[in-house]
Amino acid sequence: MVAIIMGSDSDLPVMQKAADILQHLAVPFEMTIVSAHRTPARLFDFAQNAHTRGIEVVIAGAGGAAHLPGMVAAISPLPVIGVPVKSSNSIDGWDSILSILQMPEGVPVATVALNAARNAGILAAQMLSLKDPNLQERIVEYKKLMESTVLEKAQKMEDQR
Ligand code: RP5
Repeated sequence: MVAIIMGSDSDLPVMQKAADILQHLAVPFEMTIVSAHRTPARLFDFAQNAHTRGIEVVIAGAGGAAHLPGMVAAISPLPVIGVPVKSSNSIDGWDSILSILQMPEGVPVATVALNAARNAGILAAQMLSLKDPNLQERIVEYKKLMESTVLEKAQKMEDQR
């Protein structure tokens, strides 16, 4: 089970991409809002208990002064994948990226690219697939689908010339 959390409902348009790919790969997940700054008690409760509830990977997205992924990683023993969101309070996205990326030694957050929630979902699925061969097979199929989509586009482009 994957937990997708985000600092605000305004992050949902970005974070929905993690939910979509997990759904595509048939990976069960929960999704909710946990704000490091506005609901700190909820953050502590989530991070302290996620692993006891059967959560195996956390995907955390936030923007601006994006402390959510790092604080979850500080408290929880679970792997945390951070999604920097270019939010309304983000200057240009770099603030979100650096807040999530530049963690101190001992407390890693696997940071994906700006707004790259789909990649966070794929990475979470890949982690879980290490002990689930059927899921690994679905990831192989997903890669084949990406390949055939690009090859079709290449063919179309070549045909138009
Ligand atoms: C962050 O502040 C949230 O993760 C969001 O990206 C940003 C703006 O939040 P709202 O003011 O839209 O609720 O904590």
